[in-house]
Amino acid sequence: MQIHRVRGRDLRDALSRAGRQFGDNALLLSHETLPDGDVLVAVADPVRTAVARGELASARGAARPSGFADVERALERSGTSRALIDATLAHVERSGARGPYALDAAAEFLGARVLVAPGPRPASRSALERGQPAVLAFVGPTGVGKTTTLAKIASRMARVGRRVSLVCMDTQRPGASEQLSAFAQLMQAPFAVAPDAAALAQVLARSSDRDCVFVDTTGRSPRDARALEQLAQSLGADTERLSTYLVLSAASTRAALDEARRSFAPTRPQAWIVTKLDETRAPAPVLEAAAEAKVGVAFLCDGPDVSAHLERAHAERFADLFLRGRLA
Ligand SMILES: Nc1nc2c(ncn2[C@@H]2O[C@H](COP(=O)(O)OP(=O)(O)OP(=O)(O)O)[C@@H](O)[C@H]2O)c(=O)[nH]1
Ligand SMILES: [Mg+2]
Repeated sequence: MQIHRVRGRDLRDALSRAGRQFGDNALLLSHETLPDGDVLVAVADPVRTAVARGELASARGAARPSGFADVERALERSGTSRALIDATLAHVERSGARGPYALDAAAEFLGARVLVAPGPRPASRSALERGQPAVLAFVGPTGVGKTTTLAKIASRMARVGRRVSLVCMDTQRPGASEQLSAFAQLMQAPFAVAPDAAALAQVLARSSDRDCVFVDTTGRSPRDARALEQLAQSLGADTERLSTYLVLSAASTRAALDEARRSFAPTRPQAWIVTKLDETRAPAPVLEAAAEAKVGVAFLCDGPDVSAHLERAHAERFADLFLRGRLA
């Protein structure tokens, strides 16, 4: 049996690196915490053990440096474009990494392709003194998880003591306001319905005791997008108060993602949130679309549970998605 040792910042990080190098079948043999706090795991790699014994025909006569085929296969599985696969392999080649280290070099390269957007901030102290809470608006195509993700982020902020309130602009879909008001009740936050820009302005004027106001929109109506544009204009120089998140499903095709990016451009999203990572093993297109748009990703969601399934975006998570198709 071949035993490999992999070091990480903590157990999760070490296991994630081991998974990237040796696949999900790698067998955890032991783990120990090192004096500097890092964690060292020992794993057995069944596939490489078989290769070492000469049991796998495909291992013979490989023309490319070892490890390159693993990187290529992993990227093909996650739906990565040929251009990015080639760029990644070229980087690995240049780095001199071979064998299992090729995956590490690829991970480092891929993790840096996508920008990480800062997380939502409550309004500054001076804005709060003026009674002006931060406004966080969620836009995106129908059914991608806007309302669910808004509830996840709002409840996380409420749990750390932020005074939040929820506003529903979706007056079209039956049950939309009930869905959001149920979330508001759960987190004991004020709730309001604002069907247009004027109503939204009134709600904001009444929200001077809040740190953050979360605004849910409908994926169907261009009217919501216009209302957000008007809100952005009315905030004028105070643009920092409004953060608009474009929510996109990882299960969407690249064409649908490009279309969404175009149609929600007028709302000037500060960052993207990627949902439904649990519904696909090919999440590369949404990450590549974000990289091309040069927009940061703020959160990653891999399930519908409001009290879980929300992760801050991070380069290592991007690398996991490219190379394993899912969050570690
Ligand atoms: N599997 C999975 N389901 C999710 C995720 N996020 C949301 N959902 C589910 O997707 C469905 C739609 O979620 P909503 O939050 O209502 O989506 P929306 O974008 O607000 O939908 P509209 O307001 O109708 O445009 C619900 O059943 C959610 O539970 C996710 O990350 N993974
Ligand atoms: Mg909704």
